[in-house]
Order: sequence, then C-alpha cells, then structure tokens
Amino acid sequence: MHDWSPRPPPGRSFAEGTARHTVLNEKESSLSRHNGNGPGSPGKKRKGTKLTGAKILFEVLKDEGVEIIFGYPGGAVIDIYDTMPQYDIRHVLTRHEQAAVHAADAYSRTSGKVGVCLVTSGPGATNTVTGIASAYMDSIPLVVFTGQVPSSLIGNDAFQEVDIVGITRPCTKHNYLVKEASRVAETVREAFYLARSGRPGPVVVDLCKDAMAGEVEFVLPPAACMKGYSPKYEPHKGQVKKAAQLIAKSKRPVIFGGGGVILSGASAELRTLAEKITAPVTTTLMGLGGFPGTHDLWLVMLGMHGTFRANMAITECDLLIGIGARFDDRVTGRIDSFAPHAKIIHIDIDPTSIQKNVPVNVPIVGDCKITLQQLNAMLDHEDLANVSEKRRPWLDQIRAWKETAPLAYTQCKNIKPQFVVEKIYELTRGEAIITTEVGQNQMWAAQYYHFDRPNSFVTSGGLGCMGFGLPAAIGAQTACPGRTVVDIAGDGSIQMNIQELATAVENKLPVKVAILNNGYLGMVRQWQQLFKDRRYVATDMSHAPDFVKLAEAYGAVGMRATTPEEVEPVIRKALELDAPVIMDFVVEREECVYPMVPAGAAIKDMLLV
Ligand SMILES: Cc1ncc(C[n+]2csc(CCOP(=O)(O)OP(=O)(O)O)c2C)c(N)n1
Repeated sequence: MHDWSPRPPPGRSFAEGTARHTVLNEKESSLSRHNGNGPGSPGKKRKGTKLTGAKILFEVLKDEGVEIIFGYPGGAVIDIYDTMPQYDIRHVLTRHEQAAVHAADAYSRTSGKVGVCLVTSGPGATNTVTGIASAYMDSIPLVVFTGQVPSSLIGNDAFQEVDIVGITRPCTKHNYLVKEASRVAETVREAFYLARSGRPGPVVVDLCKDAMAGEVEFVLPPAACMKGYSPKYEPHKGQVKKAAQLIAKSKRPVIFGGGGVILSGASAELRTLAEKITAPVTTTLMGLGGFPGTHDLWLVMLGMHGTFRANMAITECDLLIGIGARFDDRVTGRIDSFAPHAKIIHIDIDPTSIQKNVPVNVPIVGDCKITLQQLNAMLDHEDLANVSEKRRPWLDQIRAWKETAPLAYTQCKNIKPQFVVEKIYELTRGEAIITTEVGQNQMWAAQYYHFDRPNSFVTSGGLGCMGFGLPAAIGAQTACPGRTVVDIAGDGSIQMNIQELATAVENKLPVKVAILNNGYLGMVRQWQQLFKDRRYVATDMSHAPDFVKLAEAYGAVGMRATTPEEVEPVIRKALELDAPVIMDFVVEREECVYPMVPAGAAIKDMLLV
C-alpha cells in the first residue's frame, strides 16, 4: 500500500494542475517558516555550522529519508558527486539519464517513497525529459536534480547550458532554479513536499554549480508549508451523501478506478465498496491491481483494448462511479457514446480533472482513500437490503457478455504472445512485479496477467513511452529485492534502453526480461494491418540483434524459445536463476491485440477478432 508519508494535514484547498514555477534568489521564498511536524528536527540541527551547498543538499535528503539516488554524473554536478560518499546514500549509475528517471519512477511506485535522480546540466538534463513527462502524466512523485552552469554564466550560451526549468515547465508539477547556497535547504524541502502531496508529480530542482560549492550557515528547515498550496484531502460531506443516495437507487452501477486508487492506497476501500453494493469493477491501465484481478466482480480493463464485458457494462450502466481516473481518450473512445445512460460520480484529488472530459453529476474533490472510507460509512445509512438480489439481472447480463466474447486467442504452431504472458502469470503464481514496455506487449500484459495487489503493475500509462520497462524493472527490483520482477517487452521497445542491462548486471539485480519478439513495431503494424490495408511502412524490425548474445555480451543470461513447448522450460529456468535474464520468445509475427476500439469510435464498437 502506498503512503506518501508524511501526509500533509487534510482539510485545505488547492488548485492543482496549475503548475507553479519558481526562480529563487536571496529575497524570494514561498516557504512559511514554522515548526511543523515534518521530517527531522526542524531548525535545530547544525545551527551555526557552515556547509557547502552540496553538503546541505545531502543533509536535507537524509532528513527526507532518501536512501537511493539514480543518476549519471558530469562537470556541473561534480561537487555533488564528490560529497556523496560522505553520506549513507546508495547511488545507482544508469547508462542513460532517461533510464535514471524511469528507474526512480518505478522505485517510487513500488516502495511508496519519493523517487530521486541526479544528472548533469545540458544533455544530462535534456535526456531526462521523457522520463519526467511520463512521471507527470502518471502522477508519480519524483524529485529530479539537474546540474546547471554557474549562476554568473546563465544566459551566456555557456558550455552545456540549457534552460531546463523552461523546457520542463509543461511537464513538471513544479520546478526551481537555485542560484545560491543559501536557497538549497528550503528549496529541497519544498520540492519533496510538492512531489508527494496532493496529486503527486515530478519536481525539477536545477542547481547552479556555484550554489553547490558556496558555503553558508546550515539550519535544517522545518516541514514545508507553502502559502497558496494546500491540497484538499477531505471530501465535501454533502456530495458524499448525494453519491451514497445515487448508489442506493441505481440498478446497473459500474465502478471505474484509475491510478489514483493505487496512489492513495485505496484498494481495500474500493473492494469494500464493490462488495457492499455488489457492483462490477473495471479500471484503467494505471488502475490495474487496485482491485483483485481474480475477484468475481472484476470486469478487467476498459477502453481501447478493454474487455467486451467492461466496455458493454460502461455503455449500458445507469451509474458510473469514477475513482481517481482522468477519463482520457484511450478509455472513453467517442465521448458522446461513453456511458450514455449513466449518471456519473467522479472522485478525484485534482479538481481540474473533474468535468474536464465528461460531464459529471456528482463531483467530489478529495483523496480517494478518505473519500471511499466516508462513502462506505455513509452507505450504511442507505437501504442496501437485498442489494445483491436486486442487482442479479445486471450481473447475469455481464456474465452473458463475458461468455459471448471472453478474452481469448487461438493456439497455433508458433508461440502466441498471450500464451507467454499466461505462462509467466502461472509460473510466478501472480506474485511478480510486472513492468512493461509500450505497445502490444503492454496490452497483453494488462489482459493476461491478473493483478491481485496494487503496485505490482508498473507501466508508462499516460505518456506511453517505449524504453520504460527495463529501467523500471531495475527501479522496482531495487525497491523490492525479494520479489520477482519481470519486464514484458517488445523487440522494438527493448532496444530503446537495452544498455541498462549493464546497470542490472553491475548492481546484481536479477530482473527478467521477456521479449515478445514479433520482428515488428507490433502495435503500429497492427494499425497498418487493420486500417491501412497492410501497408507496412517503417515497422519491420527484423533487422535486430541476437538478443541471447546481446544478453551474454552484457554479462547477463540469454535464452530463446521458438516453439510453444519451449516456453515453459525457458521461464522456469529464468525464474530459478539469481541473475538478470533475457528471454527471447520468437512469437507469431502478425498477432493483433483484441478487443480493439478503432480510434474515435464508441467503446461498444469493438473489433473482437
Ligand atoms: C518513444 C516512443 N516512440 C514511438 C512510440 C510509438 N509506438 C507505440 S507502440 C510502438 C511499437 C512498439 O513496438 P515493440 O516495442 O516491438 O512492441 P510490440 O507492439 O511489438 O509489442 C510504437 C513505435 C512510442 N510509444 N514511444
């Protein structure tokens, strides 16, 4: 369960979604100074001691409970790296800065802590942008430290100078340029607070070289408390009551969860709600694991590659209870045909998400966990007698949809990618952390691995960036050394950050990579196959490395399966080995992901085969 502790006190309001960006100098600070109950012993430690900006950075990181930094050095951060060995903080050197951010992202998702990265200025900083954008879209709390040229050179086209604050403005929750050592402590404190509070997200802190070398007196700042920023955790009671009344009246309810369920640690409350009101549950890709994937009320994912039953239930329901989900286009399809007969309740911590894409009858701004607790309590005062009897016809209808079009595939002499995912599920007993790349591999992982626990499915949902899975597996394995971590990959995506095998080998992280090798950029080829009369342009990936030899070249283990019979022994062997392993599954080349809602169509208009 995630707990972005320390949790700020509930009951304040804040206009989230509006990014705030600060250039701090001697005079400016939006921190109000008070002795709150934040981390450490505010205002007491080290008073009177002069420290460099770099040391101050680590003092605050330690106080924030940071144990690991994913990073890549360079001239602008050399003072920071020089100081690092004096502190008990582990550093994982990735082979690309993008990978450092993805690893920190997955570390955050699987540990519940804020992920931290450190990179140099210029190209180091620009290489992080994809990772930052991915974390931003998925609301993952990260603090990304970038080096910057000395403050006197800013704006001079200095060597390796880029305006990373400007570049990341649209894809961070907040960002800072720190020009003086005296600003380091409070800025870092604030960055962590912003990253983890309210709707979480990435915060960039750009550190000028002179701010790291300069010495100032260090006073550990108090817990951050920012004027004008006060996330609202407690829902409006009247709205929760309205929701409870609608739920009690509804004949055909559907619950639809998103990543917010997982971020707020609300899975148990979601299950209680579903069982209390006997309502079927579906989630977005980001919400997988938020509700048990083996539960009777589980409809599987909805949307473009959602199940027939999930999409039909949304289309026919009379009440849709959206929890911590954004209603993005991959989920809704054609908006005017999305839940056309339903009243909509939408619970979200971010008020700007509500009413953004769909009209909502009962908007509730609040933390998903707190809101569901209150809703569950309020439902005890509603008439729910015989609710399961009353909803019987609805559940029978859903069962009929499931029987009409179950998730299925036809075996043939070649390996089917779905079969590989099913075998991974079976042999890991559903207990692995699954990361994915992007494309068909990601969708098959979502459809055929059943997640009973939150924080077990780690994927780039909102941005959908290829190259995510292997670094994410590294971050997850670092956070959870005792768990099996499998990256379900495509042969295209894995080549985007394959160099991270070196990071896995160096750090003895026994991640397993299962490449569903179809020799294509499969998802794009699927669109070309279905909608462009099989005109395959720029999607043939058959000119590829020998993945087995490549694994060996990095010091990892490589294995290949070319027939269905070889699949199980390869997975078994890989799971037994305490080493990073690449499994190259040579699969049916032109397999497609079904169901599929063509872009712009209504979600009930699915292609089923
Ligand atoms: C960085 C990036 N570039 C391009 C895309 C567009 N894209 C989405 S899926 C896909 C194909 C992925 O191919 P592969 O990794 O082989 O996986 P498959 O679909 O075959 O499972 C592409 C190119 C993307 N999502 N991310």
